[in-house]
Amino acid sequence: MQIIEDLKEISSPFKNAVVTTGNFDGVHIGHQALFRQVIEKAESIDGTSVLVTFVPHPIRVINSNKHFPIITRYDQKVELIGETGVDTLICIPFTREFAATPARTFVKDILCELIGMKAIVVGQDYSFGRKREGNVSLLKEMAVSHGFEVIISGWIEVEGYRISSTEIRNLVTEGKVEEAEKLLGRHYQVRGEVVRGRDRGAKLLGFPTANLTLYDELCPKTGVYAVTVEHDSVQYKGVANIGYSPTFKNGQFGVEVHIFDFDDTIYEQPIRLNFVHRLRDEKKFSGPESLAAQIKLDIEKARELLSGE
Ligand code: RBF
Ligand code: MG
Repeated sequence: MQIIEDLKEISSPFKNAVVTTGNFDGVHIGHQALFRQVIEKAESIDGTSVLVTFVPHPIRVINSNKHFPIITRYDQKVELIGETGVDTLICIPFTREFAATPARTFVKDILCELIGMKAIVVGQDYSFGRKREGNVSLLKEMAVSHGFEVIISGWIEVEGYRISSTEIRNLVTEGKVEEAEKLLGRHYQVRGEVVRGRDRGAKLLGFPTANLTLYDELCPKTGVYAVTVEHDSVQYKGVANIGYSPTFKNGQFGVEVHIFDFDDTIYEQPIRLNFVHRLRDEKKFSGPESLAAQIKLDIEKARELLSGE
């Protein structure tokens, strides 16, 4: 996949470009189906499949909401899109200035003239451009004079869920990681770096944990989860706790994971957690012994649930 991070890198239009554009947060199965349509259309006209997306996520620029929780950070989004088989990914730097681009200008100058769009695949409710003034009817109106085809892709549903990034954010926020998986087509993942903890896990409970600082992304609801852990491209299994460790005084929020059959020291190294099952809520125990006994049960349960991973 060719990745373009600056429109100035495009020196001539792509051959018979078939385009889709959006934020694609989550790269969920709805997005994946859309990308397959783009690829198939491109193949049928001996063309190039082109995805146009924006970095950072526009909501972080328009609403000045720097902490809007996103499902897939840029690096994961690029990796996932790379796996779909799309020819070219164009990441437009999203600034306040760019946000003011009228919808018509975006279509004419960028999609048609710069990229050479011959067809665009979009969802029925797609909107774009300044104040989201662009929509399917504007595209259809411009299609004739600018020589491109508009292909509308239908909604996809899975077990009654309409697949959308918003729905996935809600599910993850509620701790429903098994449901989120159905919409994502993979486990929900967070990435972070291992930081020094208080060493309390190993010393007091007998279960060492890697404490994580999450990068700026959506964190599942507090609780205990069966997870797979990726470190240095190797996959392990484990149990993660998200929360305040209420059993102990002045508990502060943290994400930590006890990795099975693992005793390397990995401070300051990146790891990834894939949320497979939610085991329980976090609870206040009478003391470290009863908490340790519960964690032992959590580990047994998680080993069982993760046997297929
Ligand atoms: N702390 C709590 O106070 N209540 C819990 O229910 C709880 N569950 C945990 C489950 C697992 C699998 C792990 C690894 C940790 C859990 N913790 C819980 C956090 C525990 O207090 C913490 O690991 C130690 O205090 C070390 O930081
Ligand atoms: Mg720890």
